[in-house]
Amino acid sequence: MIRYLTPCLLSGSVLPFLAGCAQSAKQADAAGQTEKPNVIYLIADDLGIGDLSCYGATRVSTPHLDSLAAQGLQFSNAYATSSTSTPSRFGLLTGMYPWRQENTGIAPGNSELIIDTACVTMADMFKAEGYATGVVGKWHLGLGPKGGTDFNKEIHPNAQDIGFDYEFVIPATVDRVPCVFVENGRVVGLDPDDPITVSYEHKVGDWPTGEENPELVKMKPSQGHNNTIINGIPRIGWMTGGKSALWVDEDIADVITGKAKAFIAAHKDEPFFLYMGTQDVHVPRVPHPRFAGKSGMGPRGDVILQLDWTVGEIMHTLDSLGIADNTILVFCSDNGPVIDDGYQDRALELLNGHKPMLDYRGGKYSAYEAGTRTPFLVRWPARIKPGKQDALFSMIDVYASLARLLGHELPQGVAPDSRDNLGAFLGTDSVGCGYVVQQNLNNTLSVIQGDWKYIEPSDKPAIEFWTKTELGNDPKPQLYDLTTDPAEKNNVAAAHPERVAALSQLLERIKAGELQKGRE
Ligand code: NG6
Ligand code: CA
Repeated sequence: MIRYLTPCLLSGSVLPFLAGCAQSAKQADAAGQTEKPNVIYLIADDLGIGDLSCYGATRVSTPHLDSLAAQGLQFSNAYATSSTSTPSRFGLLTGMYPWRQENTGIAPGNSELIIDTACVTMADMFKAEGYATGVVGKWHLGLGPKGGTDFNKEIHPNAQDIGFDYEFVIPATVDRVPCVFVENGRVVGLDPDDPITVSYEHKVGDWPTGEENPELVKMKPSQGHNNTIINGIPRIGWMTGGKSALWVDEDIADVITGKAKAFIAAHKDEPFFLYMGTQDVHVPRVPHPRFAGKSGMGPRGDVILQLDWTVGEIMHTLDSLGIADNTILVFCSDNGPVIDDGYQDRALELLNGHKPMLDYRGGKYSAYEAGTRTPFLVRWPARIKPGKQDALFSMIDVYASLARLLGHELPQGVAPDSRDNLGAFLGTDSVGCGYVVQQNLNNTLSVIQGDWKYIEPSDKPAIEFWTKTELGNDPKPQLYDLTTDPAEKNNVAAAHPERVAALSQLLERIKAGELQKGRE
């Protein structure tokens, strides 16, 4: 699926150049106004814009996220690039649309690192600016060389090879094997006498699987998820070995929150960039006992409470270290929400009127709005005036916007699709970036410009049996007026052929890279 490949790769000679730009810690930024701010980018998994009380949820309460929203900017029109995790995170960290590169679909747990080590990532940019950089939590961008990860050796390349000084990650998703943490290239707690074997093709070892031993599972699959059983939960993929390294699902939030807090504390006296991915609220939804049963909406609601707790812990840490004022804290989701994502956890039955998608159409995987529209909060007490932000904003633009904030010149080819949208990010521009491109599960692209959203024609199925979500694929072009029809109920393409032609042309130009920096 290579489309107009415009690599974010650079020859080795650019890296020393960037390193040469490194400035001493604590130096004033381009505007000469403040010390370099710390940046924490917190990305939740499969969280809906309707899952937070600050966005209107009433059945579940998210007090910490609400206070983050009240102290910062709350975006109403912010988007992930893609409606699934791997491409969405790829776009954020590389500043390149994931659909320009072939291997950016949902990554298995033994995938190679899909970001080329020659790519100058957002983490590289921060490092070149003298920041301490770290990644904690869900990764889902692969680890190791092509041909599959060997979890028994020091794994290279890893996140440390693309700009992160520190790495503590869940390799893929919590429903995929191996169910272990990787810290700086090594599986945490691995006994060398009990090596790990992983396969996504066939069963390995003799651990029970959901398919063969359904009587052993404590959470039944509704779709797929019937390979190796770990902690009573059948996963995607087979594994054996590494018993001493297996995570405890109930403890994951505590573990990653602890690691994030430790990273922040260790770097409180220098600028730092922390990229943190929570496993919440992705399936399998397994809250710690202190959250279990607390939401009244079953596990999906309980892990929203757990996620809110995590955010509260990060905020408390910043307060107690006295560094909240000059820390930019961003919160968003990687893609839209999903109710049944493959386990029978009664998420649908217990919704009780709760609307993770609000009234937007589709959900995770979809080209419709609920696929990529994300809660997006930015707090920076030193510089950002709290309020609501209706500007159009895409996560692809975070990279270039932060580069601009730091006065960091991005050479041509670096973060090629990321546009400087700093005004919207800081709340001084209420209009935003002009257009936003969205990608669904099948790589069908949409573009929003002004009031209008165009979804390109696609021969892919309207619904995949395993997602049960409307994917937004249609052999005919689709056009929606998002101002009058935010729920995308009326395809008005036939009534506005000139608008369809203009937006389809815009999309083709974006695909061809014609609107990239220096080429527009
Ligand atoms: C799908 C899984 C789903 C989830 C998704 C990736 C099945 C039936 N569904 O294939 O459970 O893991 O992949 O989600 O296996 S993401 O948020 O990481 O992109
Ligand atoms: Ca996700």
